[in-house]
Amino acid sequence: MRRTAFLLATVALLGAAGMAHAHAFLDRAAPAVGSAVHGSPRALVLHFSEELEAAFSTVHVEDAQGKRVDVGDVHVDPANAAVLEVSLPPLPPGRYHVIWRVVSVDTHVTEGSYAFDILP
Ligand SMILES: [Cu+2]
Repeated sequence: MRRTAFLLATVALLGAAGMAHAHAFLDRAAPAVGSAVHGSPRALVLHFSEELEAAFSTVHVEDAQGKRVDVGDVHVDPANAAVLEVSLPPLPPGRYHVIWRVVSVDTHVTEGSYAFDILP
């Protein structure tokens, strides 16, 4: 019983130490946050500051009416676990919203959203 309490205390301390690590923040994206691009990009690519848990990390792209427009093949880049990608179909000019929610390998959840414009 006493040993169990000790182990729990140790785990709690390790957990607190883990909090000092950076979560998976969005480092850069293509199309970039707030950008305007010419022509429909073939994919959305998000680069995070930490490696991601693929099974719990997702992103979707919506048009100005809130309709999901991405292909739905969300995946972590096999060559770089800090990169999340989803393919895009040919999209008309307009404003698009990117909504992401990821779990980093330190198990912390981060989420965010941004917009970009496709110009004619
Ligand atoms: Cu974290």
